[in-house]
Amino acid sequence: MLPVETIFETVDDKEFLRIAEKVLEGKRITPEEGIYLYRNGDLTALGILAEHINRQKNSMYAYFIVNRQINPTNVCMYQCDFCAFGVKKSDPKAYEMSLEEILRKVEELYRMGGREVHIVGGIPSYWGYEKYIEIVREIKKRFPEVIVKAWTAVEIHHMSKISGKSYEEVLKELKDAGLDALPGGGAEIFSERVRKIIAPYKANAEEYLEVHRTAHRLGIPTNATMLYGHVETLEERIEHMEMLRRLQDETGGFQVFIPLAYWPEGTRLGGHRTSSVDDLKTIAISRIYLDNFDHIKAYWVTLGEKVAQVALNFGADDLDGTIQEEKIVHAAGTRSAYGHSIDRLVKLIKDAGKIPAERDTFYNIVKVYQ
Ligand code: V47
Ligand code: SF4
Repeated sequence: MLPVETIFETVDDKEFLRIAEKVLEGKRITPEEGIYLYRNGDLTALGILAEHINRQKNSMYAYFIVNRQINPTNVCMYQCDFCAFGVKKSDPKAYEMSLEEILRKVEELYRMGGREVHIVGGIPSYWGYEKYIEIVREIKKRFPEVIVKAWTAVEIHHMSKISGKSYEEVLKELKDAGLDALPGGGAEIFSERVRKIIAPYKANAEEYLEVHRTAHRLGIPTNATMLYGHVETLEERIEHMEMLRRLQDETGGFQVFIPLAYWPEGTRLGGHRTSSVDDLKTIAISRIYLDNFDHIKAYWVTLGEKVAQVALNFGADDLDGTIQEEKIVHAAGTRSAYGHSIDRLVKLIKDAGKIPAERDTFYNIVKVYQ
């Protein structure tokens, strides 16, 4: 990486340099400055600045985890227009796994030394509250060493609605059953304008944030996402980051921010794929904006392996994991693999010039691959 001083020798945009100086002094940038970086920031200079901050936080490590995604069903009553995964029960593609099938998949992960199951899915109208609890309880009973990262804020909100219980009661019951962490899905874009267009029926921004706030209060760490590249404006992306930054100031419970690039194939919303320039700018700006987040994930499933490698030099420090069976973004056309071996992830990271560090769900390093 070029030294950060290079920016001041090569860029002649005075406003950009003023913001860069502020960032290097450890000061927080404003929403207006975030929007300026999106509109006018030179891509290379943004990358150098964001990567400088990342290295202060994470040194030369790039993290990955041996994990598995399990999506118990794709039947979903919410039918968000950007999602090609959630289908109606009558759809020929509809499926639902039995508990035994789910446990077999966890066992496969366990046998290969895996550490985390990531469980999210469609939300069928006919599933009762107990079903969500039972899945967590049975996994933890059979595989106590496996970390269960399960159910998005949207699913927790839904559980609260169908059971009449508060978020706190639902999360406490899930925690007692063995839940260790919440994934970040369901955030999409917080703007009410955008949600009305792409996801009018599920939990709104306030509800998403309140579920995460409650989880943090109960000692359950969570992740945060942002689905970008559909109908949102740059202002709405920054507003989204601003809302997350505020909650993180309040609770400190977010572990990582994950920008998710939108894939349009097979969705009702349609549209286009994001450009690699947009992807890298979004990684870099989120690293700069979210000064109170330790980690930024370059999710190889949405970025593709090659852009994810470059992102590891643009402010990101994590690739997610082996995953084994990704279904949600594959339904929308991503060309990335369904899963990766440990060797492949280690090679991707080494070729990106970083030190591969296998981690657990909570970002404790379990093995460094020199
Ligand atoms: O909330 C749905 C997104 C999310 C599309 O917490 C799409 O560690 C792109 O949140 N194009 C679920 N994305 C996945 C998710 C996630 C993934 C990996 C790690 C973590 C974590 C969380 O997938 C949904 C939605 O934002 N999604 N449709 C689409 N067409
Ligand atoms: Fe259902 Fe989630 Fe897809 Fe929306 S994004 S349709 S809630 S699976």
